[in-house]
Amino acid sequence: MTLLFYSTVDSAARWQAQLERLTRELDIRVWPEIGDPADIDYALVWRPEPGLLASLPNLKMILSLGAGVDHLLGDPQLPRHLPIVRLVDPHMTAAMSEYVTLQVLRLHRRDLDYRAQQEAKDWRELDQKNAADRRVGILGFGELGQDAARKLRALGFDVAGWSRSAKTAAGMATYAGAAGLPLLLARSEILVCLLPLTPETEAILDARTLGLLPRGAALVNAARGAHLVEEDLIAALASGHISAAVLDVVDEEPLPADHPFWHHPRIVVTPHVAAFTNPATAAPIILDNIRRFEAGQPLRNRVDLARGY
Ligand code: NDP
Ligand code: OXD
Repeated sequence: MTLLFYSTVDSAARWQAQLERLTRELDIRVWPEIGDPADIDYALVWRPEPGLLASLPNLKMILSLGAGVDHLLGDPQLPRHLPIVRLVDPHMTAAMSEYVTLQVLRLHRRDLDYRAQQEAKDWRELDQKNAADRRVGILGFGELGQDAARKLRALGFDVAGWSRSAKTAAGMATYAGAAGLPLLLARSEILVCLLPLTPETEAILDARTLGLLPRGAALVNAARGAHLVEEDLIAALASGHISAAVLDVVDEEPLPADHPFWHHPRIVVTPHVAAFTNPATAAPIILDNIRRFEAGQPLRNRVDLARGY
């Protein structure tokens, strides 16, 4: 079996080492040294060049190096008849929950205000709510959203989730679909975005939806930059309707040097690191899906192209 590895951000050497530790069955070809394109059976990829996957005549399955698959679905030549699987790794889920918890606590405990006070040598106590009185809303109540919600709930926060299909979750309010969105927004003092990027969710965080949050609400976007209309956030921060934002993802990555987000006193930026892919834990998951395919067994985490995630 021959596997093509393509990523400009993940370490090919680390992936190769982890996959080779697990099996001798795979001939791993690291792009651009792919040899004969007709040899390739499986493609393990992150943001492959458009047209690359279509140029592999015997490709059997596409495996995403990340949880999101928007980096694949934007390719107009994507071989849509092939199975596409995304990466769901419990360690990645835990990493995302660490990030979300860190940022929700930062906002809840007024860390940005205290940083500014430290700058000004201002020793002063600010009002503080209890976690039980802090309403956190999670857009995207899937693998990542539900785990983060449970961990925030364990810290005592009043958590609610929003998804496409109706869900129930112990101790949490849940909302679904277009009708549920304004209800979730109206109660979210801290809004966390963990949605996949699809035509329905693109630009979902715009002036209208930010305007439906309670005055002074804060945003954490750890999903995709294109979920947020950046100018609308800047305007909402200027008006005071939004008090702060933590952004792990932005429209243009890396964030350009002259972008206003770098210096905004109420924005925290991290370089798309909320949940990193770890070859040591993810390689067995990748290999399991390849073995399932070879054995004709159902695949795990297959992407539904009609839904777009
Ligand atoms: P899942 O597919 O498990 O969950 C997606 C959730 O979003 C589901 O609850 C789904 O609803 C909901 N959803 C999708 N479309 C809509 C819609 N139109 N309206 C309402 N709800 C919707 O994905 P994951 O939790 O694994 O990952 C989510 C995203 O996180 C990824 O796609 C990726 O973009 C991002 N990500 C970011 C990382 C980072 O480092 N910053 C790392 C990993 C992922 P339903 O349950 O009904 O299907
Ligand atoms: C992912 C990501 O989708 O890291 O996995 O963004």
